[in-house]
Amino acid sequence: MSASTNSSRPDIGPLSEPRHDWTRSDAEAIYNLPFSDLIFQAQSVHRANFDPNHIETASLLSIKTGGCPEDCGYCSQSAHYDTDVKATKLMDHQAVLDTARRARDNGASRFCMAAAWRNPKDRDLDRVCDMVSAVKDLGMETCVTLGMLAPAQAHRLRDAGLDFYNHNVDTSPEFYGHIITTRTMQDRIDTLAHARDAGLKICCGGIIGMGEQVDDRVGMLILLANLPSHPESVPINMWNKVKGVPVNDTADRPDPIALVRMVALARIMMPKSVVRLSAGRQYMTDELQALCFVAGASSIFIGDVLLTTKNPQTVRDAELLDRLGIRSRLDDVRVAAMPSQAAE
Ligand code: SAM
Ligand code: DTB
Ligand code: SF4
Repeated sequence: MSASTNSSRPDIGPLSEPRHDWTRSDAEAIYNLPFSDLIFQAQSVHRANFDPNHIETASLLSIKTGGCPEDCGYCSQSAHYDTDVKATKLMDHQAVLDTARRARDNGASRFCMAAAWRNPKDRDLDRVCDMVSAVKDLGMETCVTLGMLAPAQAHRLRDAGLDFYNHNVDTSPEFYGHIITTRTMQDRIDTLAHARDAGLKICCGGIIGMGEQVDDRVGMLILLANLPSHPESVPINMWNKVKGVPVNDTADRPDPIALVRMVALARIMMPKSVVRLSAGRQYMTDELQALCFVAGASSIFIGDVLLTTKNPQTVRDAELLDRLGIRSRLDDVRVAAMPSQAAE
């Protein structure tokens, strides 16, 4: 599929009205718009629904790393592959809380705790619920990603004060089987339904740069946009290269313009969802990130590491947002760090 030079405008409908009947031809027509038209439409949808000069800052912590029984072909934490990651036990409650407090004080508004499990055991879930309640008491939004959830487990998380459950579809239904064999796309959709039914907000997106085609990226967005409710958060990860896994770490990264087109398409298809420019930002130039923000991305992970891989230094993020005139919780941190200026 290549971008067309035809400047006919597909009808994107009312700028704020979520639709759940997207067809491939609707999505492709938007994706293939001349770049300026695509960005104009994406900005228009973004401005109708969000403050275009503000972004959300989330922070990640791997509370249980490695040794995962799943075989996700991109992941450093799968026990199926020989990677540099060492398996750990579930972190101690106080250590998680101390990390969350530091993340808040360094400018994060949401704290996302991730565990390398196929699904949580009930006794581990008790401990995670205590962590969620304690992080919530710090005044942060809470998110966890723990693998597959049973309905009762989703309710327990909700009762503990959890705001968001992250569970990604990762890629298109067609490409999925090339990447993961130990759980199905339907397993993932079932977990999303259990989390939604328990009253949790959903964070669900995927990864680009694993050898998929543009058709797969568009297919993933069609799947997300045609869920019964759009995920409130849609993370778009560019694959952070990992040695030792089946996904080819010598392949070229995706075309940057194709990434911007995908962010814009997500923005238009799910007008009220927050699109997060997630993993892979350390490979992106300032200009590419700026284009993604113009195309409608309005959330990032801050902190020097994600779970096991790198993220840009927070000082670089703060400088970039400052140069772009984009406000975030990082502004409060800078003021707090400069008492003489704050007092004037
Ligand atoms: N184990 C849980 C699960 O998979 O449901 C939660 C943690 S898992 C690391 C969360 C998501 O991170 C994955 O679904 C995938 O989309 C993303 N991810 C994992 N490794 C990545 C990598 N190397 N680069 C980019 N995204 C990655
Ligand atoms: C998501 O979509 N991206 C985050 C979060 N959800 C849990 C994870 C990114 C992980 C990047 C690879 C790593 O650091 O191990
Ligand atoms: Fe396990 Fe999650 Fe990594 Fe898959 S993505 S191997 S489920 S930690």
